[in-house]
Amino acid sequence: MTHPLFRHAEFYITVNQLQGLPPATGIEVAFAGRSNAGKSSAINTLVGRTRFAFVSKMPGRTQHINFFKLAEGRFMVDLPGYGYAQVPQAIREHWVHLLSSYLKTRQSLYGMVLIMDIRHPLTKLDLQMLDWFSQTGKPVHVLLTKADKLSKTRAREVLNEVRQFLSANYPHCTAQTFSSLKVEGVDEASELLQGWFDAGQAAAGGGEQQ
Ligand SMILES: Nc1nc2c(ncn2[C@@H]2O[C@H](COP(=O)(O)OP(=O)(O)OP(=O)(O)O)[C@@H](O)[C@H]2O)c(=O)[nH]1
Ligand SMILES: [Mg+2]
Repeated sequence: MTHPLFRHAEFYITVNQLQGLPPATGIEVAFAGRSNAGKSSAINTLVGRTRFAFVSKMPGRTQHINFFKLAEGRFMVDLPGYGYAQVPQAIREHWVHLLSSYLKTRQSLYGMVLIMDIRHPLTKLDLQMLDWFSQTGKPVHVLLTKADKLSKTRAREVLNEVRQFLSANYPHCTAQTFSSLKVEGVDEASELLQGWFDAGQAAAGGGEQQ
């Protein structure tokens, strides 16, 4: 069952330039991670619709910042993946600028969902992202996705290792396992996001629930 948070999800806007960003009035949660890690699939799985966000056969397909509206003033933001080598230098520089400016300066950004392939967690680029985004003081929740590719025991071991690493180095970061293929971890992630949106709204001074 789709969590109530996502029941009215709809595509909102695609952005390719900082100037194109919508006004920073609502509360946003960004989905970041390596190219092909499964960001768009995770958004589809949370929303409960297979063709909601664009999922690629080829890595590097999400090339713009895509906003999805959940309710008035509540957005999920699908970011282009990092680490895809085949992208021409000029385009890569454009993304890096767009992504880093968005992540660092966006006032309405409450936190980040950082997607990692459970078979390759905490890559060098993921650590750079954690290091760099932690400076904002905003929370990060790691989804170790494609958990269906490992045995349950192995997936649990990786989760424990990642949690230990995070609590030692990035205490404001949390982690869970996830699978878009098997639709696992959806309730846990949905509850966490509900908490973030509610906290963001309370902090913004709007007391009432949507
Ligand atoms: N087995 C399995 N495959 C998955 C899972 N999640 C995503 N995939 C596959 O991984 C590939 C990449 O998924 P996307 O959701 O497009 O990844 P992305 O992170 O949005 O990629 P970019 O937009 O290119 O950065 C696709 O072939 C998906 O079908 C999962 O939980 N399990
Ligand atoms: Mg994508």
